[in-house]
Amino acid sequence: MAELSTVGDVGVVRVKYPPVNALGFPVRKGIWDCIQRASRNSSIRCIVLCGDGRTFPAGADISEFGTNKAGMGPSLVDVIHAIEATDKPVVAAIHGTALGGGLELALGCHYRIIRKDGRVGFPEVTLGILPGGTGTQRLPRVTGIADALEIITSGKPLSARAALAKGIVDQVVEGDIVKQGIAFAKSVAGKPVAPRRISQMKVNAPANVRQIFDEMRAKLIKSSRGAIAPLTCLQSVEAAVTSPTYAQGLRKESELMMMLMTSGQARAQQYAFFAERAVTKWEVPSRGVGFKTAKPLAIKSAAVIGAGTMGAGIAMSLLSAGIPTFMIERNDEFLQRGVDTVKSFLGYYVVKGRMGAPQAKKLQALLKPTLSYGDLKDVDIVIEAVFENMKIKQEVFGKLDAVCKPSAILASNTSGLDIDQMASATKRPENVIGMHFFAPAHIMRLVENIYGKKTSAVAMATVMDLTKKMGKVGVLVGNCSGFVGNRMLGAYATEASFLLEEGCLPHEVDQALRDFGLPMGMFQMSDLSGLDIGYKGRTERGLIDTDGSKPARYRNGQRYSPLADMLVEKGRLGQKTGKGFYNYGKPGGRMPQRDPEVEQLILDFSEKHGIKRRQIYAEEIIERCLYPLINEGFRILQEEIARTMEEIDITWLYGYGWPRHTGGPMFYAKQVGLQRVYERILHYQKQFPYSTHWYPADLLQKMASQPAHKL
Ligand code: T1G
Repeated sequence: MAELSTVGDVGVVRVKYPPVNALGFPVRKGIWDCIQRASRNSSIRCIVLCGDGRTFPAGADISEFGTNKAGMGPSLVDVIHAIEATDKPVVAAIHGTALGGGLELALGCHYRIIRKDGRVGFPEVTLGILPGGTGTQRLPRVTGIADALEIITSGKPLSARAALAKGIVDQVVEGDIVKQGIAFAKSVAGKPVAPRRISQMKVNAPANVRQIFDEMRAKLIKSSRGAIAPLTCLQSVEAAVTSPTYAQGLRKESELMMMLMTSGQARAQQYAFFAERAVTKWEVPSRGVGFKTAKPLAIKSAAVIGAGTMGAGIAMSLLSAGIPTFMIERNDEFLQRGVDTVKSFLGYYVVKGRMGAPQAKKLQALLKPTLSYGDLKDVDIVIEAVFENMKIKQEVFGKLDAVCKPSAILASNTSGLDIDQMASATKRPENVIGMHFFAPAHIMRLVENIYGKKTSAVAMATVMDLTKKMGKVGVLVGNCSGFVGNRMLGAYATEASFLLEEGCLPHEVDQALRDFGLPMGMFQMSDLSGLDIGYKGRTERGLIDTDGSKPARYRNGQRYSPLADMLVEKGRLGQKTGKGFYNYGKPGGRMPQRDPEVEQLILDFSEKHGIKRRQIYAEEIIERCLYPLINEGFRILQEEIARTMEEIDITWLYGYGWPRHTGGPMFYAKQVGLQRVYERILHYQKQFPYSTHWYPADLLQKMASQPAHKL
């Protein structure tokens, strides 16, 4: 899987292992053999190492992890040491992405050049591991401690220019990378390689090295939310400083790598890596359609209806993909607000250095604000982001159907309403589809794409393709109330409220959920989205007790908690009014503080209804919030709303910030053990028979009884 050729006195070792030249066993062996042969060949004076096709090796072969192939020699470390040991200068000629083991391989070479559009980085931390092929020992020797720590613990790739600035590469080049590599190799042929061997270099520890580690450690404890890889990466870099020799540092790196590799977290994060790619291969077996056969339409222009925060975020996402986009509103004032919002997003990108000012200007020019539906006659897709109300949505769909060309796709950014009902307001139900963006839409990467009964395969393929072009992760799922994400969230929110009645206070529930790894607890999240949203939904479903005639704690034979309703009725709508489950000091405030008024309201409620409050421990909070959510996930699979557990897990990872180191709710359930999850659900069902979310899904019951469950 690697080839040696010669160009004059330069040996060219070319890795050939599509698609990304991952460093699996055949590649390691191939490079090893080529390097040995090139070293022995007296007509070769210097060597270029490069990747064939689209990239320099993009890292170790992740699919080998945990299999016996991973241990088949030579190891990556052996290969790197063999390269470094050669007396002939070896030049890594990088194009595409030299990531993880790929970058380690390059750091084993004596010189590195990179094509202008190339990138380097250590994404291992996102896979739950560390750069265990000498990376944590080599990078600090090249960039210094602070930069190495940042690069390794963040996992973020660097541009070619940044890599040059940090000393990771020696030159940035343009044009044919192999030719450039050969020219560079010739320029260093005959020079002594000893001073270029990174393993022989000293680690330059500045006087404040302790402080650098301490500050980074404190930062990582906060940000890692229970993931162990970031801190272990830090420990491994620390070993480069504290170990007397490179070899000793390397031993520590390998011990730490072993520990991570065998942890459940690494398995979960590697599962997430492949899950993200698996969901792009969508299929709807009941219709016999899928990504292999359906061809997407080209989207050359788009429109967004509604210029609120959501509409502006969606417009921004479309603009980022270079798509000219109309934005429609009811009046000039609202429209201008939308235009200004988009401008502020772009301005922020420029300030943050994520985009140049000319590029921002170009994208702003692609935005076409208008008050007239007539302007949409030629667009290829419309995404409506109007008020979450079926009547209004149907009106919009009717209007769009009348003005848009027949092939135009009409999409709804609904967070849970019936796609078929919207489609019925048009004469083109086959072109109607849901595109559920998550707020803030220009940042959150998930788009839950929802097909209705009549949605065509072309429409499905088009929105999945468009989602990717916007740099987002698309999941294609079926139509049901709340779809995958919000349907599962419903069960979780309900049970969280019951915990308040029985003994918890909002901050205790939220703390347990944050300790689990979620970015925020249920009540913080409700305050952020606004308690009035759920209230409106419950009003529509006739659940609110408007005249005192309903039993306080039951609705339609189901257990019900009116606590959130009581807050709304007191004008506590969440962050926007400065008060919700928490106190935020002022409307729009963001720092939740415990509020004695709310806590008293909860205590009074329990007392009034004769509920004996008790101490509820984190373990119960987690089970009671997350197991109903997981149970609902099994129902969703059973009903084929989602086809695979990956679709559900990716929805939660990218839509709700579910901690990646647990893989997603379904993977987490498997790691806990489906038998155990099932038994606990039965246990709670006995305790709380008036909540259907404690009735185990048939699929869960079936899977729980099977020794090895494939979801
Ligand atoms: N191993 C195995 N398969 C890989 C792979 C890898 N490293 N990278 C990609 N693939 C597969 C992927 O599943 C997909 O397969 C196809 O290649 C195309 O990928 C010792 C421990 C390089 C930026 O984490 O970030 O080195 O779905 O769709 O959008 O310290 O792939 O077609 O069947 O993503 O053009 C570190 C992971 C490993 C890089 C290209 N390296 N890859 O993106 O294509 S750990 C990484 C990526 C390590 C050492 C250690 C991206 C990409 P399929 P794609 P893309």
